[in-house]
Amino acid sequence: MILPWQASTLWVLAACIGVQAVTTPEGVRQIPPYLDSDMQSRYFEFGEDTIVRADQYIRLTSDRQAQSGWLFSKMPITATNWMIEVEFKIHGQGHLHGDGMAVWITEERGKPGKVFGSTDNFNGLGIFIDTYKNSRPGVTFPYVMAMLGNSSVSYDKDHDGKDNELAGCSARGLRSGTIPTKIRMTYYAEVSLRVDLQWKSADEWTECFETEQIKLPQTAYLGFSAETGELSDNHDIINVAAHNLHIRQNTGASANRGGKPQAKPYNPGGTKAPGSWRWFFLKIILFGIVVVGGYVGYTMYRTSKRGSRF
Ligand SMILES: *[C@@H]1O[C@H](CO)[C@@H](O)[C@H](O)[C@H]1NC(C)=O
Ligand SMILES: [Ca+2]
Repeated sequence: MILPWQASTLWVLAACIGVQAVTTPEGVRQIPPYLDSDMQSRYFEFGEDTIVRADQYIRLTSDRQAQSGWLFSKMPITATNWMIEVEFKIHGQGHLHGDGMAVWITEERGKPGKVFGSTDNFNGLGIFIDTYKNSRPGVTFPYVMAMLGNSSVSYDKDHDGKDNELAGCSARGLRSGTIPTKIRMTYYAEVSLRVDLQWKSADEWTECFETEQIKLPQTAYLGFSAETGELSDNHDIINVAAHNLHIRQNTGASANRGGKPQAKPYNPGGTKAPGSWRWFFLKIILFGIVVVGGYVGYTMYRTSKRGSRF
């Protein structure tokens, strides 16, 4: 589905369903660098084979066999409704590639394991960008799918998660794209999770899926992981941007896009008038929380030419 309005989704949402999106001004993105001068990231931790090339990328795995790496936010995401957009790049030499990477919204953080480099039996949401078909007849790869874990269900790796699939889509050509590849997750706690992908051309978003209402853990961290086996790829995280989405008001019929269930009005505390000081501070606080929980600060290609500062 080609939706030209998606480039300005926030505006559309704001106009149509009374959602107030709190976004950063351009430039704020660049405030937290991948690493501070003491080689620490203020917002994220990483481990295993993950390497950081300051100002360029965070490489979860290199294009070598048997690699595994992760990157997780230090703070949980506490915003109720959010949009997280991630630029990533999966690329490597040769003809066969694998195994893929995952985006996590889980209670666990920084636990290495066999599900694209992170722990199995997780609690929360995993979105897998699976670049190697183990066994899933009739399905085109790369395949992007979501799995909801409840701490006791195992990922069925041999069948590429077929039995675990909440929703998914094929994304042929996602690897080694010529334009920045991106995944965007939009979550409304009372309503749905939607995943869109960008890989065909710049600013062209393709809807991967939209689920019914799902329940995520109270405390959930944003994370990324990847692994290689016999086959390999570089799995790079280039940029992460998180936005807090407020649902303030239910404005009626126009809100019911595509017959989806409507969001409940967002009305914390019950009686605060929008525009009051308390309301204003609440917005700022929520925004701060989502920023801390969901930002990998990054100075993109603009500064990459400078090379490493370390
Ligand atoms: C977890 O999910 C699986 C599969 O949906 C289900 O069989 C199992 O009972 C669930 N376990 C718990 C503790 O809820
Ligand atoms: Ca696979």
